[in-house]
Amino acid sequence: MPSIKRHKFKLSSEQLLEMLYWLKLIRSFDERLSILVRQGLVRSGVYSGIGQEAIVVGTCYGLRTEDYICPLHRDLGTFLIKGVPAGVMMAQMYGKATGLSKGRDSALHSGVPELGIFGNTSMLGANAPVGAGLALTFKLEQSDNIVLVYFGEGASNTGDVHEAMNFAAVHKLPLVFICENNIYSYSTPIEKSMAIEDVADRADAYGFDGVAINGNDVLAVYQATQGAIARARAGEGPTLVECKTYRWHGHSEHDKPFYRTADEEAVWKSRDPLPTFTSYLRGQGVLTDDILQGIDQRIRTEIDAAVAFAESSPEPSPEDAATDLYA
Ligand SMILES: Cc1ncc(C[n+]2csc(CCOP(=O)(O)OP(=O)(O)O)c2C)c(N)n1
Repeated sequence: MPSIKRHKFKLSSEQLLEMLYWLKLIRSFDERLSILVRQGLVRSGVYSGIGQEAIVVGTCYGLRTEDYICPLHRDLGTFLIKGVPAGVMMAQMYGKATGLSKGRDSALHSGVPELGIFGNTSMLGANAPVGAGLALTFKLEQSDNIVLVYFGEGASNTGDVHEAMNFAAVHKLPLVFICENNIYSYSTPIEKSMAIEDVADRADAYGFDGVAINGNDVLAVYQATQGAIARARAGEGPTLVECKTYRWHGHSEHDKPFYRTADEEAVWKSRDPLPTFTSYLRGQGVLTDDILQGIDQRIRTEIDAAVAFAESSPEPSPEDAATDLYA
């Protein structure tokens, strides 16, 4: 098995600052959502992605609109970076008529085909064969669009994920498997669900490359994903990128993570992807205090506006309950 090819993808100062903006916007969105849940204003299941933003930004940054993503329950940020306005996303979480599913759902189940988003299904791992199907379509159409499929280390144990990997390898599909390994599958730690250390090793069994990287380093995630995407576009088949990370909150906002120690949480919080990237940009002379303040101010305004939009949006009306439904 040849080792994975490393490419360096150059980013301009503007692009690096844009990445910082997305990291911070997604963090702020999730933080506000968490408060809204505790205030009883958002009643949907909220699966905070706080701590995992570098994976969202590093994988989605620079995707074409036509490239498809199949995100997870924790990947609200992928919707934002793919182009869903923050207000619409907030209205979705409020279950309002202006949300993606027009109030029929208040989670991430809705897809947005025109933005290349296939909505999450709640069956763990079930998005992997769907992603393989989308990638097969791109291959049959002879387009060079690609698909990113996300799954957790817990879902990597399901049959669906293995079937999708095998199928993608056999047909050399333009597919990148993104494993978000945050160590816990709900309350089950990884050592109780897998006898190997790296999920990335599983790719080898199917005949393609897997790489395990620091999922809290946005540039490491970007470089690895862009390498995998370049190979996928060139017809060289799938890659598995395993991003090692940690979720700061419980499995969902109603879960008190009593199964973890405060020491473990403190270690991972010290690896927060945001300050790491911020200091890097300062060191590169790309970021100044003024620029940072400007980004923070812009984000405060956007999040406030998103909440105001959701709050003032109408509830779905019962008369519409059966529209847009197909049987
Ligand atoms: C097939 C299936 N089994 C169990 C569940 C219940 N469940 C929902 S999320 C979850 C944990 C998922 O862990 P992981 O795949 O590692 O993703 P994470 O939540 O850590 O991001 C479980 C067990 C489910 N939704 N589907």
